[in-house]
Amino acid sequence: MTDITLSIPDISCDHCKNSIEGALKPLDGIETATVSIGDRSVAVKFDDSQINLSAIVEAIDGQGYEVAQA
Ligand SMILES: [Cu+2]
Repeated sequence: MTDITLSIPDISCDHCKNSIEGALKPLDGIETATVSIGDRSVAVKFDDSQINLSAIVEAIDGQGYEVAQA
């Protein structure tokens, strides 16, 4: 299991939190995905035999949010 925290500057409210968590949680290999609105980040725990970082970044991008750093 791998833990990462991704910075997403455009996170501002519950809608952002729900969009990003909702896009990540259903994906195979995602154990947990938790957005911090205050920190403008998402903490993701994932199984790297099932999903990789670029797929995670892509899913976030698909919701209209850009990851600032990986
Ligand atoms: Cu928002």
